[in-house]
Amino acid sequence: MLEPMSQSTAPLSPLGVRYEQVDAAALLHGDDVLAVIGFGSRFAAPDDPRVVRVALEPLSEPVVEVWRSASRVRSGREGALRWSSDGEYLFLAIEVDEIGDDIGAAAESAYAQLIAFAEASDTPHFLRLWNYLDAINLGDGDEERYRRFCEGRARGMVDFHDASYPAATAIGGHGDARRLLVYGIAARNNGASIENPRQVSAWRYPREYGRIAPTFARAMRTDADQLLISGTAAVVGHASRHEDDLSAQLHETFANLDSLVAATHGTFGERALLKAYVRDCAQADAVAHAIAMHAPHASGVLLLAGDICRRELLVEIDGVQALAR
Ligand code: 3EB
Repeated sequence: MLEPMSQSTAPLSPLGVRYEQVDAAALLHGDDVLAVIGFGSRFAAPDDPRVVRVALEPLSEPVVEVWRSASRVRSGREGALRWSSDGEYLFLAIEVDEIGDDIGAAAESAYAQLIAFAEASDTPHFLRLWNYLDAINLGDGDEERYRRFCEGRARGMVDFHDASYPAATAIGGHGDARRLLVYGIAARNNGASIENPRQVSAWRYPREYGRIAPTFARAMRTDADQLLISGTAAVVGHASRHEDDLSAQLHETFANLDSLVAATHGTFGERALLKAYVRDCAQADAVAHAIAMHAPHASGVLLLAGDICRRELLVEIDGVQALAR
C-alpha cells in the first residue's frame, strides 16, 4: 500500500542576502538570483519579475540588495503580481495604483492577490513583507493614510491562514505617485514568529492607534536560522517615546532590537544586514554614527529617506541576521 504523502520536514536552505555595488542587469544573468531591490530615482530597474524599485532615496552609498537562493530560480508574472521561486522560497512583488487616493482599497487588493498566489503554491507561508506608500502621515486621526492602509491590509488578509502574521515594515515615501508597493518572501516551511518583550504586540495595539491594529509580527525566525526583523522604532509598550529627540529614540530603538534578538538567544547586529529609515535627511549622519557604534559587526547598513508610520517617530530600523543554531 502507498504511504500517504509525508509533509516535507527538511529545513530550508539559508538565503543569501547582501548589499552590492553592481549593475542590476548583470546580476540578473544569475539563475540563483531570487530578487534584486534598488532604491531611489537613480536606480534604473531592468524589466525582470525579480526586480523591485523602492521609491526612497538612499542617504548612504547607493547599493542594490540581492537575495540569492541555493538552487535554480524560476520567475514570472501573473496579472500585476511578479514572482520568483526556487521551490523553497517564493519572492513576490505587487504595485497597485490607488484609485481616488484610496490607500485602503489598494492595500486590500495587493494583499488579497499576494495571499491567493502564495497559498496556491508549494511555498504558502509568509515570512516577511515590506510596504511602501506615499504620504504615510497625511490625514488626521483614524483618517491618517497609515491607519487606512492598516485597515485595507487587514481586509486583504481575511484568507490568511498561517498561525502568526509575517514580519513587516511599512514606510512612507515623499513622492506623489499614489502607488503602493508590497513585496516579500514566503516559504515552503513555516517560520516562528518572535514578539518583543519590551513591546505590546502590534496586533494588540489599543484603539487609540486606529480602528484596526497593524497585522505584523516583530520578527520571524526561519528554520534556516535567519531572523527577519520587522521595522523597529522607539515604541515601548504601545507608546512612542522621546518625541523630537533623535538620540533618545535611537537609544530606545537599539534597546528594542537588543531585547528582540535576545529573545532568540542571539545578539543584535552580528552578521546583520540593516536598513535605517530616516525622517529628516539632516539627521542621516547622526543615525549612521549611532548604528556604527551599536552594531559595529553589521555586514551592511543602508540609510533611506523615509517617513515612519507615527509622525513623532524619527527613525526606524529593520534587517535580517543569521542566528547561531
Ligand atoms: C511600530 O512599532 C512601528 O504596519 O507593517 C513597524 C513595522 C511599524 C511594521 C507595519 C509598522 C509596521 O508600530 C511601526
